[in-house]
Amino acid sequence: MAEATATKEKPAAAEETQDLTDGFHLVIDALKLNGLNTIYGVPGIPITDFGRMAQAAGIRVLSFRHEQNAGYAASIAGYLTKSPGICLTVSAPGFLNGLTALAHATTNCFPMILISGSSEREIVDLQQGDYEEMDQLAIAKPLCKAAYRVLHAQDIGIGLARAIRAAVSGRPGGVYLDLPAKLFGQVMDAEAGKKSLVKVIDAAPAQIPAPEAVKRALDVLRNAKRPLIVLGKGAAYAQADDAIRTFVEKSGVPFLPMSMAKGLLPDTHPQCAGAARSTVLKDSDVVMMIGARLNWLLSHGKGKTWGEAPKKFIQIDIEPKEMDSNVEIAAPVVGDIGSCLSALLAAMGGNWPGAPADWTGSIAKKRDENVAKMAPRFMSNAAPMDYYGALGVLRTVIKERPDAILVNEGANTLDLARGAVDLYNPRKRIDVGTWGVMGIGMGYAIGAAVETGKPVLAIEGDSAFGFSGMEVETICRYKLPVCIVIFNNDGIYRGTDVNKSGGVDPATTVFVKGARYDKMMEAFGGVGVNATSPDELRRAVNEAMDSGKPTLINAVIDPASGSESGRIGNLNPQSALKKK
Ligand code: OXT
Ligand code: ADP
Ligand code: MG
Repeated sequence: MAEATATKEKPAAAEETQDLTDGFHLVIDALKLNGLNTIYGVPGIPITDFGRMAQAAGIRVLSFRHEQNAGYAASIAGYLTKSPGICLTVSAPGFLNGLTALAHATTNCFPMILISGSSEREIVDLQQGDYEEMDQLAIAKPLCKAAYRVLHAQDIGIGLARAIRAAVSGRPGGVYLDLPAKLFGQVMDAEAGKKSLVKVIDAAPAQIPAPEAVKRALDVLRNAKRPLIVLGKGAAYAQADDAIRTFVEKSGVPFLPMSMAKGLLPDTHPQCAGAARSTVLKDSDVVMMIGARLNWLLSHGKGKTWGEAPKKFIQIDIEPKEMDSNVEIAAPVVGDIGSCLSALLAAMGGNWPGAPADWTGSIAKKRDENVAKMAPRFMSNAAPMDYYGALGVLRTVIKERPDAILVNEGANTLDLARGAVDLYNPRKRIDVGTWGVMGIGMGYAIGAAVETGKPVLAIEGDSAFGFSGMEVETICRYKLPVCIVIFNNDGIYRGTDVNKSGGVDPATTVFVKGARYDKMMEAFGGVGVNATSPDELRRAVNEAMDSGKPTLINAVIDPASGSESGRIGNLNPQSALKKK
């Protein structure tokens, strides 16, 4: 046994030669040394052999059908584990396919490293037309947190160390690592190669907030009459779950979770104000932001959403530049959320006054009204289903399996599921994020299943699913416990639009009527079900979640039941002519 372990842990380099190693093996050894044991990618020149060797050396290498989906899987792996997710692509087109996911990771503050093979520098720089020629480093730079190129085998260790630190320290983000084809074949002395590797120590050092910043924040919070805490996905990322819960409960302040922060404390928690969103944003007088930005999702902290009365903001964030980005921050607390909340808890002392009862009472009233208003809609047994009838089934599925991971994208499918499906544990809801991007679905589902081993329920609009649908083959190939439910309303927002020209082309937002997405899953050996009623949906989802078999359920939704752009129709520009 001991011998077997020793053989397994021997650097891959030593398997081929006693004295020499090369770029291929140094990259593999550097990844393993830093505990980066999973790669998401698409093979091809110049990284095909690298993928094979990495797999042979014990790294899990998951091959996708498109690099964007591999990239999204890597980005969500980074979010779920706090360790950079690795995406591996070929040069130019593969690199570009992966780049959207790298930019997405940076925008959402997820740690990720995109490693792409590239063509020969000498030819690229003289633009002499190499195979898949492109100056990838220059293109990646403005779209990610950091970008590096390694030209010499002896710099591989340092190059990867820099990439890891850049991805996870401070505000996490995406890093590009450019590895030219020639690097992989470079040979060097094995012992010197081993010594050149770097095991990154304390990659994301604690960032302790200043005591005066902590005191200032507590002074503002203590004097609030109508305080509110907004929890964002930075708080979920931080994995400071106990400290967050203790702080919220000790303060007695109502909390509003942003969509991916749902479940940090259960949505059913008595202090949860998720179902009284408009009221708390408008009427609060002090708002404490924890790992959430005042961007478009929070109307930039101003305007009608936030009401007329003056408001003070406290903001806890690892990124100092985030402060005052949209409105004045009265009490900035810069540091990592774990350290900040520990410091706040220590400074609060034993007798914190709690939130005023008239405030918490009025929120509870509004919340209960909204919950009561929604409840009967979940009972609808109509066929074809409307969104609420289908979501009534799925909210129970998650209630009964609070450990499952929910992936969610679409417009109506996203916005209605966000309110309908309560979450009970941290980091169990992953969705379109800061950009509201379609296409994260299957990449996230695969990444979440691989990294956590938990069952995944992906609630997908039929349009949203189309952006990554081919990965159902990947899900079947790796036998992942993923159940996809497609809310099939025949199109984007609704399937009822008509072409106003009267021509033969369908309207721009409608798809083939009555499409059977379930057949796609069957093509690859998975389970496909066509569900036309809530009862059929319930049966199929329960079976899938219990069996762990890759399943796709085509949930037939009334094509007329959605609204334009879900709940963000207000962001659609109006035609000037229409206004007149
Ligand atoms: O307080 P009030 O009274 O106001 O009530 C609120 C809550 O208090 C209450 N509530 C509850 N009540 C009862 N019970 C519970 N549990 C409860 N919880 C909450 O409900 C209301 C509403 O609460 P909510 O949702 O929290 O609040 P609100 O006001 O909506 O919040 C504002 C936002 C901005 C925070 C929120 O709306 C939000 O997070 N929105 C995200 C929106 C988003 O990102 N959308 C995706 C982009 S849309 C569009 O761009 C699409 N595209 C274009 C495209 C994209 N995106 N990407 C790429 C790469 N290419 C193109 C496309 C193609 S969507 C799309 C496809 C759409 O078609 P599909 O077929 O996929 O989907 P369908 O629409 O289903 O057909
Ligand atoms: P949401 O969309 O949920 O509102 P955002 O993505 O807008 O969340 O905000 C997340 C914020 O969390 C970012 O400003 C980021 O800098 C911050 N953040 C991420 N990780 C940490 C951490 N460990 N400690 C403190 N702040 C963090
Ligand atoms: Mg749709």
